[in-house]
Amino acid sequence: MTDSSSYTPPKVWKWEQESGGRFASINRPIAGPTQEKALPRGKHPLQLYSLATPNGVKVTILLEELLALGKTGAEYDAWLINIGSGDQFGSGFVDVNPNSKIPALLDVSTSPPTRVFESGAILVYLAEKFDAFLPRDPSARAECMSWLFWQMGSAPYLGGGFGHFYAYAPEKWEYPINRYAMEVKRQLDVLDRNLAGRRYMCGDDYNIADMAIYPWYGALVIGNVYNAQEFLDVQSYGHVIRWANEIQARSAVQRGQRVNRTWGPEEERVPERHDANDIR
Ligand SMILES: N[C@@H](CCC(=O)N[C@@H](CS)C(=O)NCC(=O)O)C(=O)O
Repeated sequence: MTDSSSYTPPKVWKWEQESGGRFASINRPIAGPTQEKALPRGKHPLQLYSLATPNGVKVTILLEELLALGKTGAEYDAWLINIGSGDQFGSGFVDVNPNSKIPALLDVSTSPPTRVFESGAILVYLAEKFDAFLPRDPSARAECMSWLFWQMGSAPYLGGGFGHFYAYAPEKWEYPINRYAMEVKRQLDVLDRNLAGRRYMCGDDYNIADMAIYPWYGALVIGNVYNAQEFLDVQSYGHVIRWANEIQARSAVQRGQRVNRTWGPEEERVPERHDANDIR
């Protein structure tokens, strides 16, 4: 074990210096807006303010799935929020999400407009509004909600914990990498055991629980985040890989993953989406 006993926490923590690592420039210990900046508004009922990170694509995947089902009321404008430049601290964005994180949704088809923040709340709001991808039967709905909330509670250990220390921190520290690798492998085993007997997270039907879990854990096992397939021995979670590949093959999933993306192959990026034809 590395010796990391050189740091003694002061009596009171102070914000004196950047902690280092990727995202250090946007991290701060206070909430609220840093600048006046109105959000743009397009012509569709749904205004999405987001970025194609795992939390962002959950929502664009659902919107593309709803449109693929013929739910035309799910037409949306997807505006780019560049979190690296601090767009999430603009006053207009903070009005829609006081937590200053993507994704955030404004439904302008209601009067007054409805704001929704937190990806799980957005998925439930849209699934209820369009009566799709969320079972009506109370027991099936409880199972779907259980896995949806599982994702909300678990993914911070994968992203903020494992991903941060394995991929983004300024140095490789053994203690946090061990701690979070252990937890992420446990979570993958939870998923693998569930998917051993089920096609999708809740059984035979694909729903918002799959759409929430896939962008994090599906992406992890098929190699789209953190480049940690070998380190975590993801081959041992064969059911998760089978499920992730099936979801990845869906056309709406592929479309949704491209919306608000500003990285990767140029021809696949769709920084803003205002029309179905924006995704070719
Ligand atoms: N629990 C939130 C997490 C959202 C989140 O962490 N978003 C990140 C991008 S993936 C973000 O906007 N970070 C900007 C920041 O922290 O300033 C959700 O599920 O919506």
